[in-house]
Amino acid sequence: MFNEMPSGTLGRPVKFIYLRFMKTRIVCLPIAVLLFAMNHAACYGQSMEQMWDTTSNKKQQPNAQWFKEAKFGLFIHWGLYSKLAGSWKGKRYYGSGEWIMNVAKIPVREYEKVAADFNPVNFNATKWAMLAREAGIKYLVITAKHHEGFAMFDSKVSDYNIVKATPYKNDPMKALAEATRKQGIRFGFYYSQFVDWHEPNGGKNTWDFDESKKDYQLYYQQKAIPQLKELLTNYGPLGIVWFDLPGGLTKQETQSLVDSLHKLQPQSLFSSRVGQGLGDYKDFGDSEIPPVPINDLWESIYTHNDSWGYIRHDMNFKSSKEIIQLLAKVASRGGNLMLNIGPDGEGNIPYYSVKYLKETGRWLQANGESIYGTEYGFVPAQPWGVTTRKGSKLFLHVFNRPKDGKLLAPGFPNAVRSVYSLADKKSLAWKKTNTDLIINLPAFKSDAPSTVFVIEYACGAPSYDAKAPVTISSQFETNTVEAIKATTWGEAAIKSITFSHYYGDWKHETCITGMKAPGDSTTFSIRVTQPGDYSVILDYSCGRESAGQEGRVTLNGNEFLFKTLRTSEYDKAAPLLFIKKPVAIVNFTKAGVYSLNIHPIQQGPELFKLKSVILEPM
Ligand code: JFZ
Repeated sequence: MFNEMPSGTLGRPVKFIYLRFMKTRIVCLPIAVLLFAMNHAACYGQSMEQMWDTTSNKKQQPNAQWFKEAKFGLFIHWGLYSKLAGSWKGKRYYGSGEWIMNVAKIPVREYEKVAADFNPVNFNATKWAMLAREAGIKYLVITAKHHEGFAMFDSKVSDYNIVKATPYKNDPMKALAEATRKQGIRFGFYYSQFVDWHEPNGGKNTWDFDESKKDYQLYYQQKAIPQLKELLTNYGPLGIVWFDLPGGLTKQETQSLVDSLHKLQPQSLFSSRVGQGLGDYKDFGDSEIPPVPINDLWESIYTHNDSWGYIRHDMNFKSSKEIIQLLAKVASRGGNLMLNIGPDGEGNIPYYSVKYLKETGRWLQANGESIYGTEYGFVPAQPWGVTTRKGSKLFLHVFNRPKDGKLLAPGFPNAVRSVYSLADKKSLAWKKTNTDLIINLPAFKSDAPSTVFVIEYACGAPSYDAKAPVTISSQFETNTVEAIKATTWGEAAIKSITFSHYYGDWKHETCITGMKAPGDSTTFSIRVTQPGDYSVILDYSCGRESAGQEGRVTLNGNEFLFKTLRTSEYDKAAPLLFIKKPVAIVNFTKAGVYSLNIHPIQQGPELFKLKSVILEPM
């Protein structure tokens, strides 16, 4: 079932490159990006599916400032699949609803008939644009043509379009482009430039057409390029052209495609999935946020439930609290969040998408200053939340209130001018000891999505210290030490592991892998802020082969042994299961910085894939 899903880069787990330096491996992101780009170029020719490009051309984009500041985008998947709503001939499908033609192997001639019933009479461009505005969205990208090949716009290139082939007869893209701009929101198109299941020469329909007889060049010349030109000519200025799933073109051909399109709209930004490292900004996938801040232009895409296109039986919507925290987390690493919704075939936006988007908008009304136009904050993630920065203001996004109300912002060398809550501007008492800033928080609702506090400071922002010790505090029920914070030794390495839940519902987890021998060890630097007893919990995934091996945690002069438990085999087309297994209690008699080390006792298969170490006060 999964073999039709492009899987090249998803199968390749390494997303960060580690340079061997003495015995340590040091994460080096800028070089990683470069090698990544080269790697992609080298990949070409082996498989087109490996081209899910997440690299960008790294050129300074003079028109990218708006994108850098926007932070919150709305993605809309809408097409004939929205009408099918996840069902075909009485059978229900789960996962990416826009893939139903492929998953159910629907012949072109049958699928085409859906158009005859496609009549989105409830579509209202103004309503959609006003919802986006109310949600605090700054840019909107909608599918002009997805893999199904159906143009949701008025196209002279192919009659397989909404004006010619449906009873609706109108061009909703025209109306939406106008309504969106009227609301002060940048408008953009998604366009599947290679995968087109409707065309004999388009990519990836193997159930109707013989792949070996395809002429991709012809497809580009006859459909993709002319339609892209229509989109870049007839709909006013586009903030973004969101290409997806590149294929069939060499780097040179991709370059000339990009050049000819940029000529039509030089200011428009092209997504990294145009391929060959020629996009203007980087895209990460679902639940894929770079684990440390990145300076370049980038975007994380998430869908509101489990599918991009509308599925009637998919009710797994993220709450507004989840959206708000996600937005803050993405902003705290320097990126944009583009959240996807899937309107139905009648043009209605799902009830919970409307509800939670509006709630998110209400939060942004009061707290937008801490999101829009910000950069990543220099205080790394803490047990209480994350930070963003603008000018001489550091914003603290507090998801969890410390029990005693005393919030620690470590790594704060600057002189403090004032500290206050963002919502009511009430100033707060604070105290500074060396580079520790401690703020007396007011009482606030502990289940609030995020409560924001502002520190105004003097002098320039200090740089982000990716290796700062991770704060462990008894003021929180739980403290998580993420894999990315590790220093690894020997064969141990930090990798991004990709797998999926439902069809096309990709997940990415950063884990420590490759601990096969006692020398392949992992060290974390932690800073315990209150003495006491803490439970040490390992959060890992472990296959049959790896299970039953012994490992050792050393911490504060103590050694704790454990045996690995089987969770699930790694399979990129299935959920990777993790267990949070307590392995010891450790007592700290005084606050301070400690080193936590984990390694196998004996040589053997990889001990486990370690996602995090969790410390919980007893
Ligand atoms: C692609 C499409 O195939 C899909 O239908 C949807 O349009 C989505 C936005 O883009 O699918 C992907 C590709 C990569 C990831 C997730 C979905 N990813 O890396 O997590």
